[in-house]
Amino acid sequence: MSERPYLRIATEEAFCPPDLFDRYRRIVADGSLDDPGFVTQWRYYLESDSARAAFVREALVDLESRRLADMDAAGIDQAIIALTSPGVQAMERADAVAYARYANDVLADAVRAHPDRYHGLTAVAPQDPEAAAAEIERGHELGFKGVIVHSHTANAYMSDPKYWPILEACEALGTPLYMHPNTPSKGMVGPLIESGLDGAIWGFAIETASHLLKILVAGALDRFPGLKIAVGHCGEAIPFWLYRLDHMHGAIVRANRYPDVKPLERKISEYVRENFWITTSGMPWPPAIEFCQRVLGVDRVLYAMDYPYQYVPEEVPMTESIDASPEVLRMLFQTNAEALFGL
Ligand code: 1DF
Ligand code: MN
Repeated sequence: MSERPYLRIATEEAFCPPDLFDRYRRIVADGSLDDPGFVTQWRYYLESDSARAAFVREALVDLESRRLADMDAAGIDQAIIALTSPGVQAMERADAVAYARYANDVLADAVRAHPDRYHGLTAVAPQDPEAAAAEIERGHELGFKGVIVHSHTANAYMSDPKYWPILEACEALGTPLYMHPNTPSKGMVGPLIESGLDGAIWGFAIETASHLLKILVAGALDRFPGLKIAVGHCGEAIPFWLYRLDHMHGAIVRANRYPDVKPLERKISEYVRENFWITTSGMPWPPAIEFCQRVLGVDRVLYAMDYPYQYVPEEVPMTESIDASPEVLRMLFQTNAEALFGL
């Protein structure tokens, strides 16, 4: 932390209280959740004896020496930490509301113990949008810097206005909503699971990008124009698609092809450029990062590691090898995160 003229702030880092594993084990065993992606993913992380699954299990629950040592070894100064995917979104409504509060209290204690290293995001239960909005306010009072949602909740999407109290609360507080991946909902996951494509390799991105596009197309950002949305994994590929999204959305609307697809106040690319901030989690690949900086602006791209799921210290210098000035590297690793999350 001496020679470098900037801090490295990692913005999409996961944790869970140890008993989340028991909750998930029960959900997998009792079949209460109609979500094959969840079952496949958590069977692996709960049961596999692979080195990777064992590391993830140990590292997720550690908010003390192991995590701090891993951050030090990779040269990460600060982490913005959130409850792991899919958080409470796999639980029944009442359990989800209570567990979100509990997980937020656990995280708030860790942030209080290490205020120079950790920041937190508020976990919410979209199953109860009014309770979620109240928890967003409580999280704000606890000092959390944003809100995390892990894409679909039991196969339901926030394009449905019944979830909009969550968007409204984020906009009102000026606090970013981090739309983090989940495995694809049951209607799209089947053909992916049989090829091993349901998880972080690909399914996460199409699930999460589709969710964000559903929210935009529903007009949610016309209703909440000040909403700040953070998106990982280089924007889940949305930046690459902006031209075609604008072209085809315009064509669909002009043709009045779908009764529920109405004209919007802005082009899809305008919502993405004006309301989205993207992070480099899982994507330490210079061509992709440089493309995103070019399309969205160098003030819109933030560094993330995705600890513990992608703890690869060599990816830090890989990210730093982008074609960028020292000032732009400082924006990527430090000041964009400080500005967006109000650190
Ligand atoms: C994985 C990746 C799993 C991420 C995650 O949650 C997760 C993975 C269970 O690699 O299986 O959040 N991720 O953010 O990329
Ligand atoms: Mn992640």
